[in-house]
Order: sequence, then C-alpha cells, then structure tokens
Amino acid sequence: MKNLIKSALLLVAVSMFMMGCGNNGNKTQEKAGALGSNAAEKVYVAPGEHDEFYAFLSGGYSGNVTVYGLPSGRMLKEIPVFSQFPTSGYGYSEETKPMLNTSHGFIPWDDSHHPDISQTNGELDGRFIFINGNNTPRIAKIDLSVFETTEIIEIPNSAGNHSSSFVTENTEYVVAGTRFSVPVPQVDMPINEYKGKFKGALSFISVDPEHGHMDLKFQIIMPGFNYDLSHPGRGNSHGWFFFSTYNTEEASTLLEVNASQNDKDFIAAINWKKIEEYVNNGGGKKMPANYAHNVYDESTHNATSTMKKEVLVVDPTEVPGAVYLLPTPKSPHGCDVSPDGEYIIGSGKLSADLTVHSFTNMLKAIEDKKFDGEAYGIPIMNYDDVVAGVVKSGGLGPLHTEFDAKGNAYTTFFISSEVVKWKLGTWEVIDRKPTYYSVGHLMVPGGNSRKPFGKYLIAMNKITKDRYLPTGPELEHSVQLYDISGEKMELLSDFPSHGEPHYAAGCPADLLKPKSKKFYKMEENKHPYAIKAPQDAKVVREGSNVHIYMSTIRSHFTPDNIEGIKVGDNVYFHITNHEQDFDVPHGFAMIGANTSEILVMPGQTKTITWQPKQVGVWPFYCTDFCSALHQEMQGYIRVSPQ
Ligand code: CUK
Ligand code: CUA
Repeated sequence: MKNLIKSALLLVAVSMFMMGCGNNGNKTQEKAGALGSNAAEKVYVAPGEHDEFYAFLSGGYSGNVTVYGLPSGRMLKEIPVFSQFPTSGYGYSEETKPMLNTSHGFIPWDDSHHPDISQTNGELDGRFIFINGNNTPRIAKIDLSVFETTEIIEIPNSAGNHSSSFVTENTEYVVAGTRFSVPVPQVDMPINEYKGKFKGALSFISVDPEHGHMDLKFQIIMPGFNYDLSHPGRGNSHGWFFFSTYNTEEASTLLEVNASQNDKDFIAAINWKKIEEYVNNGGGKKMPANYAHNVYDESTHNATSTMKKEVLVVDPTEVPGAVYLLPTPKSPHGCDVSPDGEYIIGSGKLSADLTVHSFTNMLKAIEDKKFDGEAYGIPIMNYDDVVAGVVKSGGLGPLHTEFDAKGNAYTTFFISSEVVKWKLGTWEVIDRKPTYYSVGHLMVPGGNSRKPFGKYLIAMNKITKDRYLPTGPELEHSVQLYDISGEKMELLSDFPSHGEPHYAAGCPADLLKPKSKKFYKMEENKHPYAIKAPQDAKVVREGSNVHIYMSTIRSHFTPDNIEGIKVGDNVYFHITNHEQDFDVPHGFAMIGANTSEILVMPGQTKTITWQPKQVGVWPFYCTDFCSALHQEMQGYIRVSPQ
C-alpha cells in the first residue's frame, strides 16, 4: 500500500515535471512573498559605479555566453562561442571562421550549458572560462582578459556533451562527459541492440598550465549509461571526478525507463589521477577518431583549425581501483561536490529527498572491499556504505546544489519551484524561497570551488510567464537574485536573460578588472595582412583575388575610393584599426555582401570577403558610431565588367 501511494505520488511528480508547471498561481504571493525589505537599495548600482561580481550565464540554444553584473543584473556583454555573431562578425570574418570547424564541417550553432571558471588550488583564478557545446560535442575556452573565445576542441566518441565542462582543482583538466551513449567507434547497427554495445565516453582534456592550450589527453570508455552531470573532487577528493548517470538499464528508448525498472542509478566515481598515471606509463590504446581543434592566436588575430586523427582510450576495467559506481536514487540530474570535497550530492529528480554521499565513507568501503556486485567489471558500492545523509527537503524535483562559505547548501527544486537552503552535516532544512518559475540551475559566485563568495545567489528559471511585459509568445528566461548573506534568503530582483541559461559561473569583479585588456598594441599585430600605418594602405590583385589592405582611424577609411574591381572577383577587405585607445572599434559593412559587418578592435586586423555581382559604384561604411564624423566614414568601390 505504502509503495502504491509512493508510486502514485511519483507519477504526479513525473507528470508535473514533464509539464514543467510550478507554483505559478498566486499573483500576490509571487510579487511580495520572498522580497527583502530593502531590496531596491541592495541592487542599486549608481551611474558610473561598477558591480561587485561578474556572472557568466550560458546561452543555451543561443550557443553563447552572456555576461551580467551582480547585483544590478545589468547585461554587460554577449560573448559568441558556438554561433556566428553579426554584432562582432565572429564566425563571419575570415579570421574567426575556422573556430566553428568540426569533423562534420562548418557548424555555426550549438547548445551551451555549463560555464566553469579556471581554478588554481581550488580557487577561481579568473584566467579562462570553459563552456560546453552539447549538440556537436565541443568544449570552448574564453580568454577572460579579452572576453573572447580563443579555443574550441571537438569531442569524438561523444554525443550530447552534457556532463561538461567542469575543471579540476588546478585546471589540470576540463572534463566532458557524454549524455548519449553511442557505438564507439560509430557503426551501422540495429538501435535496439544498444544494451552492452553502446558506450559512454568520459573525456579528460588537459589544459597546459602556461598558455592554457587544450589537448584531449584520454577518454574513459564506460558502460552505455547516460552521463548527465559531473563535478570534480576538491581538497581530500582532489584527483577524483563524479558523474551522475541515468538509464543504467541501457534502454534504447527511455519511455519505460522513467516509470519502472531500477529504483537506483549511479554516481560514477573516477579516480582520474590513477588513470592519468596509467596513461603516462603507456596504458590505454590509440583509436582512430576525427575531431577538430581550433585555436585563435591573439597576436596574428587568426584562428587555425587542425583535424586530429586519433584519440587515446582507456578501458576502466584495466585500471583496478580507478572507477566505482555509487547507487543513488533514480535519475539523478545534478552531481555536486561540497567546497571541502567531502560530500557528493546526487539529485534524483524523481525523488523528494536529496542523497548525500560521503567521500570518506566511499574510501573506507573500498578499503574494506565491501561491494554490492558489479557492472561490466566496475564495482558497485553498497548504498548504505556510501551515504552520509539524506535531506528531507519537502520539495519536489531536486536538480542542482551550490554552496556558501558557511557550510550551507542551496538546492533548486524544479517541480515545486523553490530554492531550499540546508546545512551540510546535519541535513536540516533552514529556509526555502519560491522561484518564478520552475528553476533549473542556481549559481553562487565561486559556488563550484573551495572558496564560495556567499553573498548572492541567482536562480535561473525555465518558465517566465507573467514576470515581465508580454513580448508575444516568447519571453526571455527569468533570473532571480537572492541575498544569501543572512540566515534567511531574501529575493532582491528579477532580470531577463538571453537564450536559455542553464548554468552560470560568477566571480568577484576585482579578479578580472585589473587584467582586462584595453586595446591591442599595434606593434604586436602579427596579422599577415596588417599594415602598420594608413599610408601603407594598398590594393593588390592576384588573379581574380583582390586584397585590399585598408586602414581605419577616426574617421576615415584609407583607401576610400577603389577602382579596378571586376564582376566575379573575390575581394578581401583586410581592415586594420589603427586606433590605440580604449573602446574605439570601427565597423565595416559593404552593400550586397552576403556576410555580416565586422567590428575591428583597436590594433586588430579583420577580413571579410565580397563577390561583386553587378557593375556600378557601390558604397561601404563604418557601422560603429565612432566620432562626430562617423557618418563621414564611408567609401566607394567601382565595379567594372570582367
Ligand atoms: S542543465 Cu543542461 S538540461 Cu540542469 Cu545543467 Cu538544463
Ligand atoms: Cu568608424 Cu564609425
């Protein structure tokens, strides 16, 4: 009977989860309920003042990262990552097109979910931010001195690159896990023969400590589960990585999986140090694999794309003691690790309780060789041996957990639309506040490191409904900012976000401000088509290719009257911005060009192409209002018959 009630409850929860409905009924409560008393004062950042924190929100299906200031919620920038971006010309300019190369060709879109800031000794160091592309599996790196994407590596043997891109304590690795298991290597086979044949690749991409260059060092070829999310160990558990899994039944259709079968899935615990040692001693085997590695060089201002041909794969059963499976309630989503590295929290999204696993207990059970069977040769731990506690949350649909510096954890509940604050170690619930509506991830700046900055929390909500002025059928997603400095959380404000933010990363503004680049030094510009000064401007014809070496400086193009171009030519505009000042880009747009404009930063050279189709005299102009004479910044190209 009890079980029947339980499964009925579960069904209600499941259907609510699928409908994505939260407590979005009571208007008065929504407006006032959780609002702090002096909320306006706390989010007000006076004109000319700066925010205290940066927040980097993933753009989901925009493929980008957006940057906000906290507490104001002001949007500071959108950084294009996996998309073509007309605002800057990223993915349109000749220099940046190679960034979007993959083994499937030029793919100017992706679905970005989890940004993570690089760390040193488990603390944010503010050098880079990494972000995953889910759809055509990729990991990108953004250089936080320029807020631009400077490297993208494709992940072979992976599909739906979701449990990514989290970094280890010293950014030794950025880690990527496959959501979909697939045949490894790919092969034409019946889909319903999935079980036992599909595999899940977990990828460890090393990050060179000096320059930050990424390299796919090894992949662990795991059983054919779905790998949903992951987090690194830290402190005592540094050297380990934890992945939540679902569909441990290995079904090719997930219809039946959610309603029946295993009542537990696993958290996979990976001792990556052990595997690293194994591969450093010649372990693993190389397998053929095609994947692109794209690098943007900030001195030549050019990206290059290299196609890699093989990858080192590791069979986990060949490295005893490297991989264990920890049972956790069904279909966990989040897999979060406490700042001290002791607790691993599995959020079984179809369960009301949060299960907290203990790293120490796990080690002890491993030492005592207490296992509860195995899956494909990987030991399964006893649930009771590895559990540290259960949080009786009272909420429904737990997804993700972040932490503050005072031993508290904050978990989002999608179905009951709330954030619940609870205490690590005692597992007692301290506070709960509604979110508007149906919250996914949450973020505390530094909440994914040894040193969280527990002043603010943002909740990223999946459903907006009535929070803003209506804008037709589609509304931007809503972010809610909470003050978490006190015992109780206080809602401070709402602000819209762009695309679909899944996760975010945040850091104190002071970490990035001092090293933010103001402009590129002209003398360091090594672009092959750069010119040193406006007087070096020239037009060079090579067959039907015409290279125009053009200069921009307030407020003139040199040259600005160009003749001798013919229908059918390939015209390359290589535009060097000779400004040496902060915040003076020039833009360039050409009538009839089937590309976007480009925005050229001071000291930089960028190229776009144009194929004139008709004779005539055609204008171009600067797109960025750069001075009082911006409207005078223009030119003409005369196009003659072939
Ligand atoms: S997430 Cu990607 S489905 Cu909960 Cu990290 Cu939104
Ligand atoms: Cu240069 Cu407007």
